Amino acid sequence: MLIKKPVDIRYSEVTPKALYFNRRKFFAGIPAAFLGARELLSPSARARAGTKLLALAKSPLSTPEKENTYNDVTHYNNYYEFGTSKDEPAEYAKNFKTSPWTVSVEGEVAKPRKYSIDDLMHVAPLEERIYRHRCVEGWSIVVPWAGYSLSALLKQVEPTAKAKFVAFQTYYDLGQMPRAKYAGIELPYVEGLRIDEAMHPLTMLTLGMYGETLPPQDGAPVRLTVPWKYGFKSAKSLVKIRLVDKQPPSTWNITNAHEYGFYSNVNPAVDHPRWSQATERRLGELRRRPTLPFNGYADQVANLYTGMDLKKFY
Ligand SMILES: Nc1nc2c(c(=O)[nH]1)N[C@H]1C(S)=C(S)[C@@H](COP(=O)(O)O)O[C@H]1N2
Ligand SMILES: [Mo]
Repeated sequence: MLIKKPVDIRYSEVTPKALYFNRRKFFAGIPAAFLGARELLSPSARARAGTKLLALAKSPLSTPEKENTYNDVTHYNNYYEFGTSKDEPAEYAKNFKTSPWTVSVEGEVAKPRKYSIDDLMHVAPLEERIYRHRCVEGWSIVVPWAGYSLSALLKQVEPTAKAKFVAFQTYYDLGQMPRAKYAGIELPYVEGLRIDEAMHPLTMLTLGMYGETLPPQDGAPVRLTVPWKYGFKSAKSLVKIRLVDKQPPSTWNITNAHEYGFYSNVNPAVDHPRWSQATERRLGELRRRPTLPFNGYADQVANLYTGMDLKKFY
């Protein structure tokens, strides 16, 4: 018998959710002693939309802080294409069709390439990374993401010497996103990073969370996660990654440059013009916590900004 190494297992072979539901019915008459841990979970813990990801390596980049619940992370979202209130993306993204999907990686690179999600699943071993996430609005969550450093993908396409920034573009289709008409922001959603920020190991190409593929409201099938920056930098449902020589436009900066800068590093010392950024509310907690410089990742990333006035480059 041929035993496959985890990396040889294709994404399409991973047990689809539908199968779990069938398995539930099937297992109904089997004594608990014969069932695996998965089957022993409560029905609510199993009632998820994702596909299980196998062989996730633990990451040393994870925070030891307590994770938020799956329910919190999937029912309190910002995804304006699917509605502007926190509970709307869970409802209006439910039927978002994310297959087939391609992400074009292009621009100042020697080897531009279009990736399917299956291709992206195999660029580097998937890791589980538990990151803090701080929204510019003052709430925060802790999420076990699944993915790998964006640098692995960027290295594959071989950036040229002219690649100084990376521009991200996300999916946009009014047919699938009718509520985007009321988003009040220019779409498609675009974001950008400086090349050294994009190549930093913490910057993650994210394909899953809680051990499964991403649910639509959290940016299926692939999103960016940049944990030391305000949440809006972490663009969801990516379709294009373009390496460029000049600082690219970013949606919230286009919308209101006075309130949202290009850098948007989490910074308790620089207030938003309409509210303080000194504290935050972790979902599930009552008392506010202090917000940390670079969202607690200062040791890893502060050196990217030596000599820069972070009040000016907010
Ligand atoms: N395409 C797209 N990406 C997006 C947004 C959006 O509205 N559209 N909202 C951003 C904001 S403001 C935040 S805080 C995070 C929220 O991610 P989460 O819902 O998975 O917690 O997604 C970011 N990515
Ligand atoms: Mo946000």
